[in-house]
Amino acid sequence: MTSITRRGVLAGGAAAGGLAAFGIATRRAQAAEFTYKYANNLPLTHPMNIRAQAAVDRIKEQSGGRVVIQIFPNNQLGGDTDVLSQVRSGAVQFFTLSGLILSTLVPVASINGIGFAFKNYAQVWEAMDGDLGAHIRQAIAKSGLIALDKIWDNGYRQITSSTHPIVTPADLKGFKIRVPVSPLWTSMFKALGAGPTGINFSEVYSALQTKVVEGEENPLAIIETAKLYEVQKYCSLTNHMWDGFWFLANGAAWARLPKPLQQIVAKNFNEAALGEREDVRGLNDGLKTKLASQGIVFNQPDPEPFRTALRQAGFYADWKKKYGPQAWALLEKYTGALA
Ligand code: X2X
Repeated sequence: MTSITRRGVLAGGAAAGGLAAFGIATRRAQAAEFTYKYANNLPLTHPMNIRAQAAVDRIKEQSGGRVVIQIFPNNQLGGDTDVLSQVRSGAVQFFTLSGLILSTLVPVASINGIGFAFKNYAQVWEAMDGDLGAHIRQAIAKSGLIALDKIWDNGYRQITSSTHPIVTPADLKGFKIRVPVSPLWTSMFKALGAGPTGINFSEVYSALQTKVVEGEENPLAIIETAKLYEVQKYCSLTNHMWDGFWFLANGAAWARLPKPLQQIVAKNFNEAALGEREDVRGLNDGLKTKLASQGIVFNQPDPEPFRTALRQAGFYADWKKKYGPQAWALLEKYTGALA
């Protein structure tokens, strides 16, 4: 894994620093016909970056060196809100972004994050690789961005805290929690009685460290790779929503690629997504022991009172109205009745 990681660092030349790294990136750029940037918000050690690096290597090889994609991991090009603007303008050509954050541009893209909607991964992939995902990708296409077919896994999200474990909804009363910048996230944690603040992931570690917020929520793979266990004490296995990353391309940059090159790029990133899904699932299943050894205290809350709190606050009814009957029916086709 070391060599992959190191190559990833070199690809992100600017932040890696050093003339050698810069020289390599520049020479590569001159040789290729299409030199595109791919930005994401996750550490190099997260499966997303490991799988993406392997895909980028294959794309270069299979395109005969015509397509070279440089990965900028870990918010190197800015926080999500900022990079979303960059991929819209074309300054960045590829970007993986949570559908929930993308919903600031494409409202229906947050629908998979509805609280406690998907009961298991089988439902998730049936929906996201099926009609629900297709509906979302069509909406994304209308915004001038392209979403590749296979969404990447972020995972089921868990609540962490530096002050107290979250066992029942009462523990969320006034709880200062960071949520990603997204109306659905804010609405859901308000409905649960918490005090959510929208903060980009690039600022989360420091917001927790300086206690601007008490807690946050993320899948275990991120709590581990972003070292959030250093600044959090408790983790409540709420599985309160499933979140994934759309692999987005700037529409004009995508259209500039001749069809055969589009196919090489799409095939390799879609295959990488399937591998990443396996990796993340394995991590999320296996990381409890490791995180516990790093000092995290786990608890397993009963999800039912949380679901009831959302229902009583009108959360499901409100969002059903916002998405409209067609999109809601596509969600319930896979999850069963929600409200
Ligand atoms: O911002 C987050 O918490 C993260 C990394 O999970 C997302 O990209 C939604």
